[in-house]
Amino acid sequence: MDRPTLRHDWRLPEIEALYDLPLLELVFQAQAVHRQFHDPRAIQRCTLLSIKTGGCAEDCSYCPQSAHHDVRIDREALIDVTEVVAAARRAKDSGSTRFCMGAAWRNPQRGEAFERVLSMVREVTGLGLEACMTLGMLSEEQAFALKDAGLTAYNHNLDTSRAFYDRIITTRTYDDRLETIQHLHKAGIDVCCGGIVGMGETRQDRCSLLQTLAAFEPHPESVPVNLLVPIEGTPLQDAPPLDPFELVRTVAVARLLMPASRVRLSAGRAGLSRETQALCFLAGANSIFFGERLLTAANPDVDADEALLRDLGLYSA
Ligand code: SAM
Ligand code: DTB
Ligand code: SF4
Repeated sequence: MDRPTLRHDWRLPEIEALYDLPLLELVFQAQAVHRQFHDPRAIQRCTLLSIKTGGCAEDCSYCPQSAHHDVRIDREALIDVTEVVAAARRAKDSGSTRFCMGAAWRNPQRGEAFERVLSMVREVTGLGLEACMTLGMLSEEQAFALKDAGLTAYNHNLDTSRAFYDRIITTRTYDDRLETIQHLHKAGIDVCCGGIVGMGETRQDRCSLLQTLAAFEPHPESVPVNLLVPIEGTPLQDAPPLDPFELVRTVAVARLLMPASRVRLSAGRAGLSRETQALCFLAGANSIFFGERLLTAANPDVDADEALLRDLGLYSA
């Protein structure tokens, strides 16, 4: 079978037809494409660190860090570079290859804070790790400065479809998000961009998000697929749980649309069975967050993840 060419012109009905395939047929097709582009046993491990926690000006309905919601979390100002270096060393020792730093900002302010962020990037890459940041919206100038400091990738999610977006966030627009992604493309920083499933969106919304992501040229280097972690105090605290097979379908369609990208099984793994995670890997997921904490929410224990990867015969890459 010839390797499919990378397409950026997927039409919504084509995507929906894939999404609606019998589940095992869909997973089979996704795995076949996965094998043409990736080592099917290799899983990337990324470790997350929250470098500035809580008190965020945006009103994202899923997020415990928004100042608009009444969630009990410990707010923390921008942490010191030494703390970041210590966490990055531990991440490297535990087998992670990428270190992802997240800040609860609408956008980074110029001045000392941004300079500190740049030195975090230099220190992390100096340890031989890939450095990824997620700091909210960036100006073109900030994107170039991060590139100069050696940043590998920048995470900036679209989260959901354009049609569903204003049901989830009102303090910024879809086009604001797309503008930051353009700045990243210009600066030559790899784009990590994906979304969240389980927020009450429809299948069509999930397909539309994937259509937008696949239209990026180039495709995002990585596509995080987050399953909503419902947090008490957020507007989505009582969102009905998504059928895990919908997550598997989303992973599979992401793999078929963006064959060369990394598809990251991101937030929400702590609530998934080993078997569902195995199906996600079969459907083409080839990256996870590794370590007991995401930004503020729990992630599976390191021992449980080591055992899962070992039992499935997967190794880190
Ligand atoms: N403030 C920056 C921004 O939003 O771009 C970066 C940090 S923000 C926490 C990073 C991503 O985490 C969000 O885009 C969202 O996709 C994900 N996220 C936040 N809370 C979540 C939750 N409760 N469940 C699943 N994903 C979540
Ligand atoms: C992404 O898509 N998921 C990660 C990372 N990018 C920054 C964050 C998940 C956050 C889950 C909720 C929390 O830990 O607060
Ligand atoms: Fe702020 Fe990011 Fe949370 Fe939205 S997702 S409230 S921008 S930290």
